[in-house]
Amino acid sequence: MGKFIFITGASSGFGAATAHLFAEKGYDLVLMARREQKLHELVQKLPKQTEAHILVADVCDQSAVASAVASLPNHVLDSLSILVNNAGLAVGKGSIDHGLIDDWDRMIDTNLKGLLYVSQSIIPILKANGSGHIVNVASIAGKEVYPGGNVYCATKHAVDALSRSMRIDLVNHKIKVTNLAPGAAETEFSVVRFKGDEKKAKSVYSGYDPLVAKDIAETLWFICSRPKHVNVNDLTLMATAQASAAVFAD
Ligand code: NDP
Ligand code: 8X3
Repeated sequence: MGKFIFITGASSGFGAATAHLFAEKGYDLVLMARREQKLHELVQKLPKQTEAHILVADVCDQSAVASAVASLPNHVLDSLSILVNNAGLAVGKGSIDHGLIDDWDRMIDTNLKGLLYVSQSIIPILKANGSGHIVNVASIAGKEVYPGGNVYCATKHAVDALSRSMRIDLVNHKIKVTNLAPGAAETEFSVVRFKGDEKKAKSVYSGYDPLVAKDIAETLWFICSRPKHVNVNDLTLMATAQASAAVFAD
């Protein structure tokens, strides 16, 4: 029987790269996102021996998340050992007084409530299995703030706090909790943030070498492949050209 990793936001960026790397390393996969077609395309490219389950769900929809998890076969639940809470997004970037309520709601609902809904469904499974590992993908925006980052930064600071709280609450169940805080990485993140403006999104990563999704996947592999008695509590990872949230090499 395989070992399963459950990845939210698996249809692109960090989540998709993590799915590929963990499959290469011998893991079986549960992949959650809203874009079903993207998940099917990903599964087509996995090694033949990988068992992959696609769950099409919006993490903001608590009952959809719970039903999707409940639909998994017992052998998957019984060997589920890792949850990567990766689904997330920024929507908009600008001064707080120009913020749009809909953008704020989307970030709070996805980055914070979505992470809670998925965790609520998965934690009982890890407890029943006697151990496990939850990695919450936060951000450098959860360590620092930067101009125009306001609500996105607030959600990622909350993820950072939740990681620390979850580690305390779950320590007696042998469930490791890691907070992973990447800096700027070129994925679909900025296209989503700037609502499809590809030119503006591209400009975020011009003039330096940003992180790419594979860098985060490899870091996740390091985090998840430590011996049983070792937990990486918190890991911040940035491009060499990024010194802090808003400082990049010329
Ligand atoms: P992408 O936009 O490439 O990927 C985001 C993923 O989240 C997609 O698979 C998307 O799938 C999924 N997602 C978004 N909203 C929902 C939802 N409501 N329900 C289910 N899935 C959802 O960005 P990244 O890979 O860069 O981002 C992954 C995580 O890393 C995010 O939490 C982001 O905040 C964080 N991060 C990103 C950094 C960066 O610079 N790129 C740096 C630090 C942290 P779909 O649209 O199919 O639902
Ligand atoms: C995404 C990275 O610096 O744009 O979390 O907030 S940043």
